[in-house]
Amino acid sequence: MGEGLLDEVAQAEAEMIAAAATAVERHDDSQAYFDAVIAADQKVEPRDWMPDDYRKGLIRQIAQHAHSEIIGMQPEGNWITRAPSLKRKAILMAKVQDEAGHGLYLYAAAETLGVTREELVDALISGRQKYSSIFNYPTLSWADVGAIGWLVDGAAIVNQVPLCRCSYGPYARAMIRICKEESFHQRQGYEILHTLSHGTEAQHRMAQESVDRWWYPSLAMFGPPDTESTHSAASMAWKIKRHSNDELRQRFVDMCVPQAEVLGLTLPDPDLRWNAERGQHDFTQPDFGELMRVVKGDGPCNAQRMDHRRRAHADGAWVRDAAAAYAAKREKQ
Ligand code: FAQ
Repeated sequence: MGEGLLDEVAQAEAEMIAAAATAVERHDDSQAYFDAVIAADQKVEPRDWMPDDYRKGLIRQIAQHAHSEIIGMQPEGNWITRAPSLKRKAILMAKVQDEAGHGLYLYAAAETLGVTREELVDALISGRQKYSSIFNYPTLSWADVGAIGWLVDGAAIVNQVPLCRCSYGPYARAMIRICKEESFHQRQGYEILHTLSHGTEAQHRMAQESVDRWWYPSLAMFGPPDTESTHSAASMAWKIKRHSNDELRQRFVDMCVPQAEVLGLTLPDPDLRWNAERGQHDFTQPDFGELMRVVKGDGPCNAQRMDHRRRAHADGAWVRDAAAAYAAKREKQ
């Protein structure tokens, strides 16, 4: 973690402790209780008082996370009809359905903070809220389903396991189940790549070409470098985030290197090497300029992903209308 960020976290923590002391003096129980809960590593629950910025920060992160799961169904959904066997098709369908489920748990967790499902969906459809950059890249070959499982779900796990200890109870609990399912997703991707890599020469080439395309976008999933991360200091002081973007990116690289060896695939970074002094790998950072361009809407598939989502939402209007009419009828009975 960058030293600047460490200082900011330390300062934010010191301010929080000072604010708690003042609150206790003033008998302002709400703030003092909140600070005590965070300091003691306990969970904040929906009924508890919480600072406005904590609530807003959580809604932002959980909503973006939910949107990512929902938009994230599209790249792999693209291969369901073309999976190479019935078994692969069944597994892929189950995985994409899990992603829908994750989106729903996360929307439900965000709703406990006082925002409605309609507001959240509208924020995605209108483009006011974003989703993970990674889902704006195309899936060009069957090997991409393997690379998404291995690298994208792998990155998601590294990022999300610490979120199981997040200070907000409903988010932390949703993450426990999501992480269990992500771990199955990661293994299925790894197994696809392993099969391809140990198959024919053409299959091996397809697997390698796919890893070459997905490596840097996967590294970018962890967000901007610590020095440019706007939310990390507050999120870490509130124990929403437990590790910085750079720490998690490093952890992911260190995890992937031995796995790539077993796969018989190369990670596309000539400067990737073990640094015995640091006890970690040195590696080339992703292009953060590209990350920001993709987040702002200028990635290869942003327009396609949003068009598809808007169309699916419009196509589902009759289901929402029918459900609302049925609920109104039941209420009258
Ligand atoms: N893409 O200050 P920070 C999955 C934005 S789920 C887009 O560092 P923060 C499962 C960031 O929002 C993948 N935007 O922000 C799956 C902020 O913008 P804002 C999603 C990004 O929140 C697998 C600005 O940059 N996972 O993959 C990205 O402290 C396969 C400044 O950044 C989660 O959402 C990015 N990559 O840290 C599904 C996990 N990076 O809001 C289907 C929960 C940064 O001010 C198939 N989220 N930004 O407009 C998090 O852990 C954090 O929100 C981070 C960003 C780490 C993503």
